[in-house]
Amino acid sequence: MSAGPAGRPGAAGLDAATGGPGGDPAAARIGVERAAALRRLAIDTLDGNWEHDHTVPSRTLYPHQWSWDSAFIAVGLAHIRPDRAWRELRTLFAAQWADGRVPHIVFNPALPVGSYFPGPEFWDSARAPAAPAAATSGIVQPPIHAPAAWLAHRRAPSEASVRALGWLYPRLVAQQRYLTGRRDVGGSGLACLVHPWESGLDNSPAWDAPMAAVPADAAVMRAYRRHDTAHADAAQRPTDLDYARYVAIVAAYRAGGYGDAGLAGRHPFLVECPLLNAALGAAEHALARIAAVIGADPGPHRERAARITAALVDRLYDPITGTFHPRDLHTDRLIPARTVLGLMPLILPDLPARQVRAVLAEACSPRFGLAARMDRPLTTHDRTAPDFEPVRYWRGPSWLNTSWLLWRGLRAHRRPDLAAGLRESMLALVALNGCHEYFHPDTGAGLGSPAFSWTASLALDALAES
Ligand code: 2M8
Repeated sequence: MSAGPAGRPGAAGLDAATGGPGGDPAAARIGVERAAALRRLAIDTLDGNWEHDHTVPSRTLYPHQWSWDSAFIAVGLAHIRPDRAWRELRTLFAAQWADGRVPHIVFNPALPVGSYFPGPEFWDSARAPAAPAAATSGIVQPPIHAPAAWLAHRRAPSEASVRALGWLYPRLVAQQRYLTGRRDVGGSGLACLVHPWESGLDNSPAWDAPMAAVPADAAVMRAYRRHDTAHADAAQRPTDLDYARYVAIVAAYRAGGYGDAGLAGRHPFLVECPLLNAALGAAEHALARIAAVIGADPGPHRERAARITAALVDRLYDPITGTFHPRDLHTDRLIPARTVLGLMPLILPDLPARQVRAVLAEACSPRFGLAARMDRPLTTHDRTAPDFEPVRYWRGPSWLNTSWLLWRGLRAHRRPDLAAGLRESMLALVALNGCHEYFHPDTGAGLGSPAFSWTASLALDALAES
């Protein structure tokens, strides 16, 4: 358990209020007119991306339902259309597999073949005994859904929200059981990724070393038609060689019917990720709160949360660098790249004070530039690293979801000054440039998809809280 003031025991989780004085109140405001215009734009973006029972991340690049996108989207919808927030999560969890995994994509059967690559025919989820009737992918994303459900309920509590929590609770528990059970490939109490896409930060430099060990040839991609580069500049997207490897890893998992037994001996990509596992711990904290509301026992969730935090510190914290790193299970070594993934354990309210201090030092260093007054947005990779790329997806640009997670972590650890600086930076970025998927880390120019749902949703959430 944490001991110092930053990480005191019992500190709230992702739902913490800023609590206490600190920071410059002016920095918490972007101006009334700009805030109103931003709110309008965010609502229009979410409405434009609503698709009868879920929200697409982007009409062009991502026209199906994505797992962690839906969690972030539900947080924002709770501010404006709470019924849709619950519908979003229900639709996603209706496609949960019998083994508890929540697939990272639920395909919309109404869309024509070729609307997205790799599409349902590539994943062929029907071959897996645990798969649902709906066509889905076979991999997961960070389990941020329980914290999102809790935030949605807290934002708009009602009889309907309590009913929705009651419906979701056993499904969220099954999701945790899948990740801490079948996916504990290293036997350490942490879940492991079987594909970079499971991290959500698909193309992060953190995956370069384990990806380099995956045998693949870029020429393989001649057999497929990539959908992403038809809608976004190729310079802002992964390369063909990256895609050849992504495809090879899916093919390996698919060949085993997406089964997890014996992965250690046969699967080409196995990595314990700080974000996935921080989300796993944050989910147990949220489940404890949800359990208390619906009359279940919060105790086991608190115990599991404490175990996950301890395992995360034990396995993924490097006292020499003072930050968290992914662990490659093939080499049993920490991956040296210093990316925003290393800051994500701050979302754990019980992160020990030593690690809280270290992560804050890393975030405030020139590598990420967090400050009470930020002149540039938070990046997804170390600005000072030679492989920092300002426009390529997840290799440098600023994304609202990782900034939002850090912002929530700063609130949980009672750093209102830094939380205010980051919030102001996030809101200015979107107010000035629009609801883009990601942003240039120096100029703030919009990159990727121009009408991206989680940017809209998380901007709404940050707007509503000072
Ligand atoms: C991106 O990932 C998908 C594959 O899942 C893609 O590149 O086609 C990532 O940014 C991921 O985090 C996100 O959930 C997804 C949809 O927004 O897009």
